[in-house]
Amino acid sequence: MQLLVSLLSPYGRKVRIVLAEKRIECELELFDVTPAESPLNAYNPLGKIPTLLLDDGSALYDSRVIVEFLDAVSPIGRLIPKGNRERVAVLRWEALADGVLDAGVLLRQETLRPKTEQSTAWIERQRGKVERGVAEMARDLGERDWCHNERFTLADISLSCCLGWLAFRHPELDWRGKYANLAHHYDRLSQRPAFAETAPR
Ligand SMILES: N[C@@H](CCC(=O)N[C@@H](CS)C(=O)NCC(=O)O)C(=O)O
Repeated sequence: MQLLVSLLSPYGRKVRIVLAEKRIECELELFDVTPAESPLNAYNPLGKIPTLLLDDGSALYDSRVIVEFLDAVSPIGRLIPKGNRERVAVLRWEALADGVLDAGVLLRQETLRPKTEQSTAWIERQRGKVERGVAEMARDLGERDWCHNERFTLADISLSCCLGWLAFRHPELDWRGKYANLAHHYDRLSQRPAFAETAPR
């Protein structure tokens, strides 16, 4: 297997953490997604990373599909519970964290455009999604040790990738200063080698 990825992609980081936590060997191939015409398009028509190339030549995307596949490839440390209610609760955490990232990426792209071309309404709209999403994650985590059911799951990985990227790309949003429980959880997770080794820097 080969993972097409960039080291700063939070979605790619989610997959890299899953690989490491589950001790799955996988070669990484680094891609710059900036050019519109990229060899990546041959594997993924959306031109996005992460994309996972399987040994039979087929390609899997996006990160949610890839992590679901990887979780089933190895029984080591199941990250997505099997029971329907449990499973969707964890996948909802992932959807929320990824959704915050999606809005954060749009926010960043807009603010990188020349000032005169930026839309304040669009910026506010995306910032609102990020802020509401982070507030919801803080509420849902509460004072518990893990996002879901007192054990480490994909929910904790997704939350951490989201918060790590926000701290890196949008320090002005200061989730750490606003939500002590998120900061505590993030710092605890950061001690796991898979998290420490993939932190954006
Ligand atoms: N929903 C996708 C999002 C992937 C994504 O947006 N990746 C970014 C890099 S962080 C990308 O490839 N952007 C290139 C583009 O949109 O053209 C996933 O979870 O994999």
